[in-house]
Amino acid sequence: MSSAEQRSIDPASQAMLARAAKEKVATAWDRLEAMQPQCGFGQLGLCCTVCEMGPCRVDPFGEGAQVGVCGADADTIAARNLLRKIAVGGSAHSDHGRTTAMTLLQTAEGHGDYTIRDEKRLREVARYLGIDPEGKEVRALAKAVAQAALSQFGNQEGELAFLKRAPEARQKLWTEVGIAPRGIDREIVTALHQTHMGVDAEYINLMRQGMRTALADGWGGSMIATDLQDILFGSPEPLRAKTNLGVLDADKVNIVVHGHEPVLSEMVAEASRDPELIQKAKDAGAEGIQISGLCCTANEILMRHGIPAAGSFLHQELAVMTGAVDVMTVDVQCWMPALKDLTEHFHTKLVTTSDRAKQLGTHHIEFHEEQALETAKEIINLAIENYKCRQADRVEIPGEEVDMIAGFTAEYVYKMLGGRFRPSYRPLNNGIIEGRLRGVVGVVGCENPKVCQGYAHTEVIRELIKNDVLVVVSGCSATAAARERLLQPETAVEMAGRGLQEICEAVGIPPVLHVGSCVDNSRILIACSNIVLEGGLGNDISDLPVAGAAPEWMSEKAISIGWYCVASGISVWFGDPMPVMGAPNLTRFVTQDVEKMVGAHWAFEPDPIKCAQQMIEHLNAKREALKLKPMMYEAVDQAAG
Ligand code: BF8
Repeated sequence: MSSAEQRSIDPASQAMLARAAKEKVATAWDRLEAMQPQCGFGQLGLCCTVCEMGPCRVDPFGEGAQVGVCGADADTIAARNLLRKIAVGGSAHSDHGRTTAMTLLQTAEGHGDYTIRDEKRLREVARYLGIDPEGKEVRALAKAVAQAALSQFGNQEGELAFLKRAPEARQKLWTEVGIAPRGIDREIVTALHQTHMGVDAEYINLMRQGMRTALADGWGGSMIATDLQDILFGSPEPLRAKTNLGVLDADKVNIVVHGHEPVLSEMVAEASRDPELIQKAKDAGAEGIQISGLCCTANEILMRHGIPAAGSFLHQELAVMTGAVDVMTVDVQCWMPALKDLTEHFHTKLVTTSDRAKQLGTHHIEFHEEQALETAKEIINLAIENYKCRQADRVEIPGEEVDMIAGFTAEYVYKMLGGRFRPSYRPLNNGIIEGRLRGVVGVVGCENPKVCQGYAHTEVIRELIKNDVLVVVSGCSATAAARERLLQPETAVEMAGRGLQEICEAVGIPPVLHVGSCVDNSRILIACSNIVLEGGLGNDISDLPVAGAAPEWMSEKAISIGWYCVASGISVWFGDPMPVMGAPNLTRFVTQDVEKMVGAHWAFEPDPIKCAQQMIEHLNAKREALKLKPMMYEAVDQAAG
């Protein structure tokens, strides 16, 4: 069995992994080891389960079968599999966006417990959806925005409204290549149709639909989720908060909200401030109620309210292992079915809350927006009751909790860099043009027990900031970076190159900016568009010295995100390769040929330092193509000696 140190760089994780080993409780890492060897055909993309003439598999060594029963070859099989993954990943983000739009509609119609928290953002988003906000009363405008957002899902023809937020050159390219998404649901359905037995057998065409579907996620479903959440729950602004398992409080009732859609967690946070419930917790012997988050829900409530993040994806089992969690709620995406048996080993009550995500034998409290506050209170009451079952001698909370700054948005950059009186992206563009900043890289995505937790994320980030690359993080990567103090200006600035240091010190930011949850990767698309619009760095996103990386990815959502970045002109590095490597033409397409189509490509590099260096070379090549000045301090250092 691998050691706790080989499994995670986080001391809190290591402590809980040691406890798991002592108590002989299996975690994802153990299940991964028990699963060895994993299916090589699956890893290479060569296993086809599309129809019942199969399952078929293609021999990657060229000796056995080279086509399936229907005649599909390796490229067709792997491309179909990949397109299905993009469709699933995009559907997850987009269904989240739909939930948010439905909530906004109900709020606008005066139902439920939510309010419009950011009217300015409402007016901005209205314009992007083609609605003139002038003179409109807030509720009427919110209704029009919600309806227009919902129409984006069912659109059959034309193009998604938010595509207009991209640089003109990019919009033109999407139309020319034939990948401008028409409607969010339409692209997902078309993708699934194309992968049915006996439909599309051309890997390039399958990937063209892959890009179209992914763009419907990035510039559609995810962007709707982000924008409408800002309207409903408030746009984040930088704030100080804490992360890691140490945020759990042995003296309080602990409720951990895990999943993705913040509609419930927002209400749980609000209900936890109810004096009656606080008194009830005290009557039960606790000092109060502690809410914390896991995965992307954590990022949502952290960015907006400073509620601490107990951890990222691989912390979900480890949080339960503390013996201090009274209730863990899960909604959709990234929760492990293994939690059921694990929570039964401790006193924790696991509660599913979505009609789309249940488990036999797990307590279910169905969440509906119309009774949001009532449901949130029911959950807190359950936790208070269950607190009484907590065994004090079973509680073991690792001490680690780390300060961080989170809450940067594409809109905040205007204020942050341009100041209150002259909001602008100009200082950021100038930083790149003058060679203080080499460029910007988004390090995003999951954790995966195949990779030492947090190691690849933080090594990539350190190497980048050392080389004057401003890094933006989201999802589980953001929490991993926070644990290593990379989101603290005081400590992280020291690790940055001189040019980046100067910018961080002048503005008072860390060199690594937390931009939110995974749907908030749409903020990165908008930031890139804003940089192009500001001028001086080319006409399209693909001209910019920018890149994306997901060094520890594992989910289908990560594949969709990666593809919408590539299709938007941002090259993307994954640690583990996507399951394409058994299909030579498809591999060449995703790593090379696609560049001719959309101006960006994929790369796979598991070594974090090599991955960072490849991205730095990529940024340098973009800088050269733009004929930018050499990096300011490299030139100074060379001249000096
Ligand atoms: O959407 S980074 S493990 S939590 S999939 Fe999941 Fe990956 Fe975390 Fe958020 Ni994103």
